[in-house]
Amino acid sequence: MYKNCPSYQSVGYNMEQTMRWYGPKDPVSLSDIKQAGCSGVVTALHHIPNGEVWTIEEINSRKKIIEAMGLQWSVVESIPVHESIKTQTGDFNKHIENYKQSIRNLSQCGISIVTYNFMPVMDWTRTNLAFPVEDGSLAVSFEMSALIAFDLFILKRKDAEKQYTQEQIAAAKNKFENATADEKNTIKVNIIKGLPGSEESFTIEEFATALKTYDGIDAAILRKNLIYFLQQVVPVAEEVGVKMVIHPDDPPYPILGLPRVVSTASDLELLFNAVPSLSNGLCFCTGSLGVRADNDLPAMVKQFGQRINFLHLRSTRRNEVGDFFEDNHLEGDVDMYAVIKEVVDIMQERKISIPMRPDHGHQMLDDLKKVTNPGYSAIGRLRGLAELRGLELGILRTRNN
Ligand code: DNO
Repeated sequence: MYKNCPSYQSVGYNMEQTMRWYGPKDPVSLSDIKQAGCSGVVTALHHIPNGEVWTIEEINSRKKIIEAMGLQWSVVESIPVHESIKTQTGDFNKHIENYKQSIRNLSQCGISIVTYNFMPVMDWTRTNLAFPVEDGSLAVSFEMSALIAFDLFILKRKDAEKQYTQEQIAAAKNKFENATADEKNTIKVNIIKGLPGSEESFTIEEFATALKTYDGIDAAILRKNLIYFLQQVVPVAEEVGVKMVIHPDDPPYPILGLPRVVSTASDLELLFNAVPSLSNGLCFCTGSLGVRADNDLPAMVKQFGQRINFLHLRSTRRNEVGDFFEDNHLEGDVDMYAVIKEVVDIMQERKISIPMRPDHGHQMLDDLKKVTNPGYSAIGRLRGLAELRGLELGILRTRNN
């Protein structure tokens, strides 16, 4: 028999530790997630077509699998927002009604945090899914000249060159001319096939058609459409006790001529002022927001603390031309100590644990030999989680002593 140890960890509200799980086909199992020390998972019903209602039966059947492992379904990531809602075309009102019903059904099943994004056409975008880090691990990265090369020389988008400087065009040309056929194909596939969690995947023709649906939709119109969506959905969420949490744009600036409206503190302010309910919340993604040097992350946690109901914690290292790679969680441009310190304060003030997940991780050690979802291998995320939980415990105990 072992005696109970004093609980050194019970020093206040700490973040609820979770990992994303892509469902039964995820190469990282629930048991792996449990062994990493998580109490919850973040998942979605990826098999339900975008725009359809998530039924109580479907939700409960996924929930049962998670709970059988002694974990809880902490956050939905994501119920995707149908493109018709973003462009306000076709059946968009029907899709909004379906969205409301999915929220009601989730609430009935006891799930109360729902992540979504409002990025046109594609979810997160990277140009390289195997960026070699100097320690031998692999990261995901975004290279501006690769994206521009794709735009100008593969997609050949009309008038695209008008959006770039002469230097950018020259760098993209150089990139394209020096790339092998395989490298060109990889860039294309990485951009149009959809990264893990994206619910869309395109051929190049489909992609060009999808981009065209945004002709005439600038940031002002996209923002108006987002606010309309929130005005419709947030009252239902509030009524049934669900927090909607918007995920910022990734990367947090316009790409391929598409507008972006969730990239900065002032973008967020506009959304929260338009729909003030606290059910209109934020998934604070340090990796996405941290790509912009003008986003002061600790200040943003303070500013939006009452609305942050989910955290994606990771760090990127950026350069002056808009490239970045995903660094180790405690390195790179994000001051993770300062961010978590603010988060810890907010949690004590609100008397809640906010769910977090180590967002992405390097492909490293044994995972280098496996097929993994880019960014979502087990060991890299385990490293990130271990570092983040240690950092948080240090902050909590110092605060309390
Ligand atoms: C990438 C993720 C995103 C996120 C969605 C939220 O790793 O952070 O795919 O889940 O944008 O809707």
